[in-house]
Amino acid sequence: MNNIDDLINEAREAVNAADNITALEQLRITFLGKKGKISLLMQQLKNIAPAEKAAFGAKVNRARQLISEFITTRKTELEAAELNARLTRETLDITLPGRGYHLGTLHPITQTIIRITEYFSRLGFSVAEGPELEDQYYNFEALNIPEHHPARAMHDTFYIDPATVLRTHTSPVQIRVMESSRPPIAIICPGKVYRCDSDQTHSPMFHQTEALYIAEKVSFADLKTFLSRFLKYFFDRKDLRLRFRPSYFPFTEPSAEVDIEWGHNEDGSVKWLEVLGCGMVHPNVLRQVNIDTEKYSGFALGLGVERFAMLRYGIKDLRQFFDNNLDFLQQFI
Ligand code: 2NM
Repeated sequence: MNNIDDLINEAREAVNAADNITALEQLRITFLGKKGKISLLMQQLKNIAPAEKAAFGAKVNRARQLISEFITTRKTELEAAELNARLTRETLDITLPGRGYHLGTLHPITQTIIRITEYFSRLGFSVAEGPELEDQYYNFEALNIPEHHPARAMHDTFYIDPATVLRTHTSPVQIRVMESSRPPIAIICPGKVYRCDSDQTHSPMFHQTEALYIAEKVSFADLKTFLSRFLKYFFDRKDLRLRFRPSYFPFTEPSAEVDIEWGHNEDGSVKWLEVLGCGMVHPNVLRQVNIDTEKYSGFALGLGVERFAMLRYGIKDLRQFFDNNLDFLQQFI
């Protein structure tokens, strides 16, 4: 009988010490299994004196029931502990912010080129592009800039070899288009150009956009109207005032530089700012590409995209366009 009480105590301690379900199952087999300790006790029943058999049997059954309860209780505890551990382990903080994402934007120079070309496209101009490596002929000769002409030195040209240059303007694209098509011609040529010059307002590579319109009876008055409307569109000012100043380009005659009204000086007078060059295409240029100068005339203009972007966005240093600084670039959504 004392053996049975010892067995109950032994089981209680072992079960409470079990720290996982597998160990607990092992204990169930040890105590309650077919060949377990309770079964062994039951087998001793035949050796017990008849008068004590009933009490012994009852005591063993009671022990079986108690041990079974210890195991069930412990099992519930272990399962609850495991569930809690798992809940802690797998906690998801749904109040954390998301990872976020980065939306790419177009470079301000690209946005400016789009803004310019859009205006011309809506008037029926087509966009034309050409090589950045040009021969002398397209970059100079065809544009009425003969060898030894001071304008060649003026351009600060990068020479690749004596016959090849990095284009100093996008005009050669227009020569190529005039060579391969007949008037009326209405094209706009945006692209990179190169000049050996670098400081706060000059970059060795910058962007230019040139426009060319050739048809019958095109006059300087057409050019003035055209530019007035274009500049009002670009700077988003209906009352923008323009000033045409006589100038010189080898490829246009007459030539002009255009200023726009840009604030006021300290004495209250209007501040004028040069924004582009233009003129009537020089007859020498038209003859070079076999366009009949008796029948056709045309105007051309050229502008610096960086300058337009700086004015529109109020940027002081040209070099910011080429620094690839995201804090700068991401301002232009
Ligand atoms: C300018 C100013 C004036 C120009 C001329 C031509 C061409 F090919 F027709 F001769 N293209 N661009 C031109 C005229 C460019 O840039 C300041």
